[in-house]
Amino acid sequence: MFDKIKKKFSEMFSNDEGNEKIDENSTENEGIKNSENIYHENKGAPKIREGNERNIRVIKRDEIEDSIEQILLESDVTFDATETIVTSLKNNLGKIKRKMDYDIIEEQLKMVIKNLINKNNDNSIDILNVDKKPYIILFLGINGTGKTTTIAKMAYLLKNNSKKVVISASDTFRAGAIEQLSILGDNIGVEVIKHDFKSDPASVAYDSIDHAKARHMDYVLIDSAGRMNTNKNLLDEMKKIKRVAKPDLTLLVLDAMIGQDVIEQANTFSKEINYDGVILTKLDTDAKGGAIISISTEIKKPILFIGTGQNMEDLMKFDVSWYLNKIFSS
Ligand SMILES: Nc1nc2c(ncn2[C@@H]2O[C@H](COP(=O)(O)OP(=O)(O)OP(=O)(O)O)[C@@H](O)[C@H]2O)c(=O)[nH]1
Ligand SMILES: [Mg+2]
Repeated sequence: MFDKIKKKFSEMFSNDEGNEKIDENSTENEGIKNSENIYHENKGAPKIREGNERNIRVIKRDEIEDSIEQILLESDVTFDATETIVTSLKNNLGKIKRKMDYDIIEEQLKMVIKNLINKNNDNSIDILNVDKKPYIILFLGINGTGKTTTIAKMAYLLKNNSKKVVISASDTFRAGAIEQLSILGDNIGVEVIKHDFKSDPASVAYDSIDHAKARHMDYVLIDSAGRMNTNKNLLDEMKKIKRVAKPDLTLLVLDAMIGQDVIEQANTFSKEINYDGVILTKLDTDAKGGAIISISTEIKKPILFIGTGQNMEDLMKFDVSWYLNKIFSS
């Protein structure tokens, strides 16, 4: 997971023992900056200067900022998000007057990314602690992003927290969808309400909610058919499900594997329907790792959960500290 970004950051932030590292731009280091003994040594990104007499490696801040920019862009972070990060980093580093080493830059970069993600991640939505019953969650997204699997994972998580859950098989459009959900439901021991193939998905949702109310159940999770913005009928159907079910939470399921395209996908959905947050799936297959930063910056909706595999346990509440550890630790 996130191998590329992690590798690039760890190469960049790796400390060569015994060498003092300083910021060339800092006024404290005038003497060294002007030293004739300093020469360029290309060690990949970033370029580092080394004073051979005093064995001092000098970090050139501009080069570091350029390298960070490059790493982010190559890791599926959108151009705008990258610019925001690099600008904030420059501001933060500009305020630091003391000697600067890689640790300081890493610390500042982590802080900038953390602030950026937290700004748009509203932690007030805590799915496990809700005060409405039944709490209705509608899952939307394009084909194959992982909606059905995520619903099963979520039901499994809720069930393991002693919650009573029912799933609405409201993907009546794709052949096999109802059966897929029935099997998943059987495997985790969660009831699935289903009607016939091609029946009205909103009516399945309605029945599921009725069912949950009658049995004092805690949650109704509503599956839906995958749809593109070109499927006018399916988009109308999606709006109808939302009108009828009146969900407490509408979640867009996005697939991290598609990289920066998630932004366009999310924006396309925003134009059609209002959703409250995002579940980002397939992070286990995401070598680049930047989708989380891009979504947080550009979509301005919280990432509530992440999918980290195909098993029922592979659903995690999104946690920014976990993410930073993943991308920075080698
Ligand atoms: N590796 C990995 N695979 C996942 C994850 N989540 C879902 N998948 C896989 O993605 C594929 C599609 O998942 P579904 O849950 O059927 O996707 P969907 O959005 O319901 O698809 P449609 O109903 O066709 O729109 C399946 O093979 C899942 O096992 C994840 O977090 N990691
Ligand atoms: Mg599905």
